[in-house]
Amino acid sequence: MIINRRVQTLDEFTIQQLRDFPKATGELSSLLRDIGLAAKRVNVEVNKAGLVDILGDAGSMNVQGEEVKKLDIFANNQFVGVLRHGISCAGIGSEELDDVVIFDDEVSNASKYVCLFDPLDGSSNIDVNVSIGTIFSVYRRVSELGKPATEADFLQPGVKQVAAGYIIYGSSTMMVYATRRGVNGFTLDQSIGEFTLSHPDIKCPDSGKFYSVNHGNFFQYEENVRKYINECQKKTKENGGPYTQRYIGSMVADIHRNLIKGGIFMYPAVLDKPKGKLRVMYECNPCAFIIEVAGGIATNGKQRMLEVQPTGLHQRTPFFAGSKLMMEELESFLKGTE
Ligand code: AHM
Ligand code: MG
Repeated sequence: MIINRRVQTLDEFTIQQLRDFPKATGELSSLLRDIGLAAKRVNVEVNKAGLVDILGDAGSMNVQGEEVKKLDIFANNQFVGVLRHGISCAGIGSEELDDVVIFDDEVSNASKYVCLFDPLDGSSNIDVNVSIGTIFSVYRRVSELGKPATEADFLQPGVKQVAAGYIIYGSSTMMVYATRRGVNGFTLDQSIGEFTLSHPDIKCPDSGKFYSVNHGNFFQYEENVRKYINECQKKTKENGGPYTQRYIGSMVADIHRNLIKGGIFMYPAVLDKPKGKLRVMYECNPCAFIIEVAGGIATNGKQRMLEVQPTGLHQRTPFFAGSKLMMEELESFLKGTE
């Protein structure tokens, strides 16, 4: 029996990364630590959901016109609060808030990063005990340090992300984050209350068996998307199949499975949502960054997701992401060259 197995906590890991990169200031490590802390607090409430009066609707709509759940608000407040009081973040943007929040105090104005969040993604799954997640994205400011952050700091294309990640509140709670150096996954060890490195250097398999899409919308998708979905259903052993359809309705959970096991996630444009449903800044770009660093591909169906120049904080987009070979096949269907 191995009794001295050394597990590395999230803090130890980020500090180790600093040692390997002596010019780093430690601000990103501190930011990730803050995010980890907020995630742990959200995790406690997610686990208590059902026991306390935190399920259900808060009785309001968010800026997207969607019903807000109480846990959404709780999660939003945790992330905003922790980052506001931390020393590494100049401001945040969130799915739950109309506009960006600039912290504008001496310490925050000197911080070089801003953060974007979907505090609790997969809201429709909150009440029914199905995995949900938090998604985050970190950019280096383009505005002058020492002054308050500006909207331009947030509206950068995804390719400029310094780090991106998600927390999945599932059968266990995990934080997965990517920097340009790689993607690493940390599982929350409830006994010590720490995220510990469980999935070092995650690579997305070049191919897989899973395709994740809302089949209920099938007849609302454009023809080339429908053709590709039909192709997924036709796959046999001879050409890499058969495929399995898996769709949780929490993007974090669907992306996480496909990242680890290989697969493709799609949220195409639909007739009543011609621009797609998912949000560029705090849903698609962070997931696209993680998938790309892990060796996969992510697009909006027409161009690389990370190169889209954002125009608004809550902008929506069609989104396709996953294993390299599966995405290449999808792209040939979208271009009509299959
Ligand atoms: P949310 O931000 O309101 O939770 O919506 C985002 C979610 C994604 O996690 C998921 O992939 C998708 O919406 C599910 O939508 P649908 O039920 O239309 O398939
Ligand atoms: Mg969301």
